[in-house]
Amino acid sequence: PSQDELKKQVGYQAIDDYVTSGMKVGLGTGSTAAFAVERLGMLLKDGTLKDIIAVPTSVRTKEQAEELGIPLTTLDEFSRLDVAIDGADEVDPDLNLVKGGGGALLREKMVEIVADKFIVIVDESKLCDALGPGFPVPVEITPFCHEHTIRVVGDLPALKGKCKPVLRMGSSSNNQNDGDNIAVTDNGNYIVDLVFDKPIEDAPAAAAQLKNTCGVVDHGFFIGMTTAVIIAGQEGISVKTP
Ligand code: DER
Repeated sequence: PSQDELKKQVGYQAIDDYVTSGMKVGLGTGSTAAFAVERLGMLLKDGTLKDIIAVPTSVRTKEQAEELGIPLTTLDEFSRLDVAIDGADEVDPDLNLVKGGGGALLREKMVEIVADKFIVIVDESKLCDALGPGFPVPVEITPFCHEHTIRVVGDLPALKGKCKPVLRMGSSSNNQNDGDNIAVTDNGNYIVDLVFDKPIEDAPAAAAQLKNTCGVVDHGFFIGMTTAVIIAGQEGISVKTP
């Protein structure tokens, strides 16, 4: 099956396996999560699911959900969700993730941290032995003195000499540096992508140092948050739990 077909398989499977009527659901962002949103819309339309309310993790997911007639709310209304479903850029053997390739990491993390279950949906290309080289780690920073913040981030003990921080240009929803203006997130912030050429030895330490840096809003390490990963590969679908 094509990569798109694999993404559709896991997106649909996640809704079928983890969402029941009456649930509050966090809706992820990206091309894989978009299939889960599509499936949720289908099951609400045909009456299979009822009384669902959802919290989107980006403007573009909100727009997709609105088009599909999925009832939406915010964390201001509900501070706890039954389940959140989202993609990932990298999944390591401990099911720690790198996310944020689509520039939505802050709203994704806020939603996924308050969900009783966080279901990650990936095609097998996202699996890695260790986080880092497979995908640049996105970090959301404030625009104020962003060059200064990028220097501070690059000098953090867990990162110094191990990665190259690159300010994301063009559209915030992908880290292809197209365009000559700085990418801006849904929250009005910038993204710096940390390009690693070797595996990160201590992702939890890097995550803690990033979170503790003034000017950093949040980062794309999602450590210890995963309930289950649904993986679609050429041999079929498998599920991993921590
Ligand atoms: O930006 C994000 O966090 C997305 O969820 C990303 O991690 C996965 O996007 P994809 O499903 O389009 O590969």
